[in-house]
Amino acid sequence: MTRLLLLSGPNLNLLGQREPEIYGTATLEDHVGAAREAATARGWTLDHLQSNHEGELVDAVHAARADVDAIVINPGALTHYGWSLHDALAAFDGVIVELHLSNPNRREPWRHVSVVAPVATGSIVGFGGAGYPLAIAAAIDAAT
Ligand code: CA2
Repeated sequence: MTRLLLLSGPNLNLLGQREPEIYGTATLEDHVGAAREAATARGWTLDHLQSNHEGELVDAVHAARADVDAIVINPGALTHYGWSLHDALAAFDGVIVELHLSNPNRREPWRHVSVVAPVATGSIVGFGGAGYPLAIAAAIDAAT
Protein backbone atom coordinates (compact mmCIF):
# COMPACT_ATOMS: atom_id res chain seq x y z
CA MET A 1 0.00 0.00 0.00
CA THR A 2 1.21 3.51 -0.75
CA ARG A 3 1.93 5.63 2.29
CA LEU A 4 1.82 9.36 2.91
CA LEU A 5 3.24 11.17 5.93
CA LEU A 6 1.66 14.47 7.01
CA LEU A 7 3.92 16.57 9.25
CA SER A 8 2.86 19.61 11.27
CA GLY A 9 5.40 21.94 12.84
CA PRO A 10 5.51 24.12 15.95
CA ASN A 11 2.34 25.72 17.35
CA LEU A 12 -0.01 24.15 14.83
CA ASN A 13 -1.49 22.18 17.74
CA LEU A 14 -3.02 25.55 18.79
CA LEU A 15 -5.01 26.01 15.58
CA GLY A 16 -8.58 27.10 16.22
CA GLN A 17 -7.66 28.78 19.52
CA ARG A 18 -6.06 32.07 18.34
CA GLU A 19 -5.69 34.30 15.27
CA PRO A 20 -8.78 32.92 13.44
CA GLU A 21 -8.56 35.85 11.00
CA ILE A 22 -5.27 34.38 9.72
CA TYR A 23 -5.59 30.63 10.32
CA GLY A 24 -9.36 30.03 10.50
CA THR A 25 -11.38 28.35 13.22
CA ALA A 26 -10.78 24.69 12.37
CA THR A 27 -8.48 22.64 14.58
CA LEU A 28 -5.46 20.66 13.43
CA GLU A 29 -7.52 17.52 14.07
CA ASP A 30 -10.12 18.81 11.57
CA HIS A 31 -7.41 19.36 8.92
CA VAL A 32 -5.85 15.95 9.52
CA GLY A 33 -9.30 14.36 9.17
CA ALA A 34 -9.86 16.05 5.79
CA ALA A 35 -6.38 15.06 4.65
CA ARG A 36 -6.88 11.43 5.72
CA GLU A 37 -10.22 11.30 3.89
CA ALA A 38 -8.56 12.59 0.69
CA ALA A 39 -5.74 10.03 1.01
CA THR A 40 -7.93 7.01 1.76
CA ALA A 41 -10.27 7.91 -1.13
CA ARG A 42 -7.24 7.36 -3.37
CA GLY A 43 -6.27 4.09 -1.62
CA TRP A 44 -3.37 5.60 0.35
CA THR A 45 -2.71 5.42 4.07
CA LEU A 46 -1.88 8.60 5.97
CA ASP A 47 0.13 8.95 9.18
CA HIS A 48 0.36 12.28 10.97
CA LEU A 49 2.84 13.77 13.40
CA GLN A 50 2.72 17.23 14.98
CA SER A 51 5.74 18.36 16.92
CA ASN A 52 6.99 21.57 18.49
CA HIS A 53 10.56 20.22 18.26
CA GLU A 54 12.59 20.37 15.05
CA GLY A 55 14.60 17.24 15.92
CA GLU A 56 11.46 15.16 16.24
CA LEU A 57 10.37 16.21 12.75
CA VAL A 58 13.88 15.43 11.44
CA ASP A 59 13.65 11.94 13.00
CA ALA A 60 10.25 11.39 11.35
CA VAL A 61 11.64 12.37 7.93
CA HIS A 62 14.58 9.98 8.41
CA ALA A 63 12.20 7.13 9.34
CA ALA A 64 10.04 7.96 6.30
CA ARG A 65 12.97 7.17 4.00
CA ALA A 66 12.26 3.46 4.58
CA ASP A 67 8.65 3.15 3.45
CA VAL A 68 6.89 6.46 2.79
CA ASP A 69 6.11 7.54 -0.78
CA ALA A 70 5.19 11.19 -0.19
CA ILE A 71 5.44 13.80 2.57
CA VAL A 72 3.08 16.75 3.00
CA ILE A 73 4.53 19.20 5.49
CA ASN A 74 3.34 22.40 7.10
CA PRO A 75 6.57 23.25 8.92
CA GLY A 76 5.09 26.24 10.81
CA ALA A 77 7.75 28.86 11.56
CA LEU A 78 10.51 26.29 10.89
CA THR A 79 9.70 27.04 7.26
CA HIS A 80 11.75 30.19 7.59
CA TYR A 81 14.89 28.98 9.40
CA GLY A 82 14.76 25.18 9.91
CA TRP A 83 17.94 24.17 8.13
CA SER A 84 18.19 20.72 9.76
CA LEU A 85 14.65 20.05 8.52
CA HIS A 86 15.75 21.26 5.08
CA ASP A 87 18.70 18.82 5.12
CA ALA A 88 16.52 15.89 6.25
CA LEU A 89 13.95 16.58 3.52
CA ALA A 90 16.75 16.86 0.93
CA ALA A 91 17.70 13.26 1.82
CA PHE A 92 14.12 12.00 1.22
CA ASP A 93 13.69 10.51 -2.26
CA GLY A 94 9.89 10.75 -2.60
CA VAL A 95 7.50 13.60 -3.31
CA ILE A 96 7.41 16.54 -0.86
CA VAL A 97 4.59 19.08 -0.77
CA GLU A 98 5.05 22.22 1.36
CA LEU A 99 1.71 23.42 2.73
CA HIS A 100 0.66 26.65 4.45
CA LEU A 101 -2.76 27.81 5.59
CA SER A 102 -1.87 31.46 5.07
CA ASN A 103 0.16 32.91 2.21
CA PRO A 104 3.47 33.77 3.90
CA ASN A 105 4.45 35.91 0.90
CA ARG A 106 1.70 38.39 1.76
CA ARG A 107 2.82 38.69 5.38
CA GLU A 108 5.89 40.01 7.26
CA PRO A 109 9.14 40.06 5.23
CA TRP A 110 10.77 37.38 7.45
CA ARG A 111 8.05 34.94 6.32
CA HIS A 112 8.93 35.45 2.65
CA VAL A 113 11.93 33.11 2.91
CA SER A 114 11.26 29.36 2.89
CA VAL A 115 14.16 26.97 3.46
CA VAL A 116 11.78 24.09 2.67
CA ALA A 117 10.67 25.32 -0.77
CA PRO A 118 14.01 24.50 -2.47
CA VAL A 119 13.71 20.82 -1.50
CA ALA A 120 9.95 20.52 -2.08
CA THR A 121 8.34 19.17 -5.23
CA GLY A 122 5.86 22.04 -4.95
CA SER A 123 3.99 24.27 -2.51
CA ILE A 124 0.34 25.02 -1.75
CA VAL A 125 -0.18 28.25 0.20
CA GLY A 126 -2.95 30.63 1.10
CA PHE A 127 -6.06 28.48 0.70
CA GLY A 128 -6.71 27.87 4.40
CA GLY A 129 -8.00 24.43 5.34
CA ALA A 130 -8.91 23.70 1.70
CA GLY A 131 -5.17 23.38 1.15
CA TYR A 132 -5.00 20.06 3.03
CA PRO A 133 -6.96 17.92 0.54
CA LEU A 134 -5.37 19.90 -2.31
CA ALA A 135 -1.89 19.08 -1.00
CA ILE A 136 -2.78 15.39 -0.60
CA ALA A 137 -4.11 15.22 -4.16
CA ALA A 138 -1.02 17.02 -5.50
CA ALA A 139 1.33 14.69 -3.60
CA ILE A 140 -0.45 11.54 -4.81
CA ASP A 141 -0.64 12.80 -8.40
CA ALA A 142 3.07 13.59 -8.38
CA ALA A 143 3.97 10.22 -6.85
CA THR A 144 1.96 8.04 -9.24
O1 CA2 B 1 0.31 29.64 7.24
C1 CA2 B 1 0.83 28.66 7.75
O2 CA2 B 1 0.36 27.52 7.66
C2 CA2 B 1 2.12 28.84 8.58
O3 CA2 B 1 2.94 27.70 8.36
C3 CA2 B 1 1.69 28.92 10.03
C4 CA2 B 1 2.87 29.19 10.97
C5 CA2 B 1 3.64 30.42 10.52
O4 CA2 B 1 4.78 30.60 11.35
C6 CA2 B 1 4.09 30.31 9.07
O5 CA2 B 1 4.74 31.50 8.71
C7 CA2 B 1 2.90 30.07 8.16
C8 CA2 B 1 2.39 29.45 12.40
C9 CA2 B 1 1.46 28.45 12.96
C10 CA2 B 1 1.05 28.93 14.34
O6 CA2 B 1 -0.33 28.74 14.45
C11 CA2 B 1 -0.96 29.24 15.54
C12 CA2 B 1 -2.31 29.02 15.58
C13 CA2 B 1 -3.03 29.49 16.65
C14 CA2 B 1 -2.40 30.16 17.69
C15 CA2 B 1 -1.04 30.38 17.62
C16 CA2 B 1 -0.32 29.92 16.56
